[in-house]
Amino acid sequence: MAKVLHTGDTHIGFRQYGLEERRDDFAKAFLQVVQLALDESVAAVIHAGDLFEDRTPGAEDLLATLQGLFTLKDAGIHFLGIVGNHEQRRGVQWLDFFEELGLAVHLRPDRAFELEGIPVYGLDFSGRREITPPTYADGVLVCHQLLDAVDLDGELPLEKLASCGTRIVLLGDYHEYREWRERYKNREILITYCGSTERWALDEVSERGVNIIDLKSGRLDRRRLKTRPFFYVRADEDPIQRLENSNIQNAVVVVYLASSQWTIAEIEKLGYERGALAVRVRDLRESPAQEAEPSIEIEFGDVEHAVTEAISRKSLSPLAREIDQIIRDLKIADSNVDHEVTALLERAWRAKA
Ligand SMILES: [Mn+2]
Repeated sequence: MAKVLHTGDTHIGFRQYGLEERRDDFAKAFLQVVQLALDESVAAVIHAGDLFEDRTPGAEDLLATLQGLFTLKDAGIHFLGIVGNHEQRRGVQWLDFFEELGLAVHLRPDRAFELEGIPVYGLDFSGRREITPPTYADGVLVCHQLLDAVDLDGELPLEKLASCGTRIVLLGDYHEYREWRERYKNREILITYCGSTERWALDEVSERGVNIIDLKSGRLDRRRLKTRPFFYVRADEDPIQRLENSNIQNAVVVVYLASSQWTIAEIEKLGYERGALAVRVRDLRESPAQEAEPSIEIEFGDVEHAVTEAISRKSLSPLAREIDQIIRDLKIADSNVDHEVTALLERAWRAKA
């Protein structure tokens, strides 16, 4: 038996909704996956890309990652990975860095890693133009691409993948679990996406998990992950009543709003009063402005949250983020902002000098 844990799209370092709690959640999901690998006694964790949210993970993100990788190493479990679009850098990749430390193997398209006699190949994310995978005689291929079977604009045709020669294809990039059993030259080919390990976008509604796969038989079992609760309120439900009568403590509340009976601000206020970690309202109501500008889907009652989220998506330096936090921190009096920012810059300057 060559049992592996197939995961991917971990997105460690994603400060979703501008919240440190969410950043923790993404790291914790990775550590949970590591624990699962130990519990399941797998031979390897195969990571299909997007270990990190971006190419510049912070110290806390690297610390959690290293903790996980050392735990795997101590347990004698290989960590085999490829590079996803989110973390891809020019030159040296984080995965190469971990490989250099003896904590990971960067899988290659032209050089197999032998896992209990089974060749395993990997293809880093290679762009959004249509791609053709290399051909193989047998084994496993790991890649981070969008299949045409999950997205009409997907760059990788399922057919090409099914006929590249490997018996198993482990994918990342698409955040939902999918599994296909294709037939090619009288052989059954398993092609699967493992899905993300924390909800990276609001539409990732289904529960998160990983694949446990026996590479010899092709048997696949799902294992569920315990993630941050997301509380969804459908457009045909009464959001106020639902929030009042449910336990939403520490949850991310997602409200699809179709009725004009309530304002977004009212819903957000109630959500936070009831202990929600974050409240996101997706406004489905038609307004003349929206008809003219259909690209605007989300309205924010709370400007502060909208700004926080927008900033978290920008690739600002940690220093710039800290300055932004000082400026917008309501606990810091306006008259003290100048002093706080100056002190921060002086500390940074001294650290560099
Ligand atoms: Mn991803």
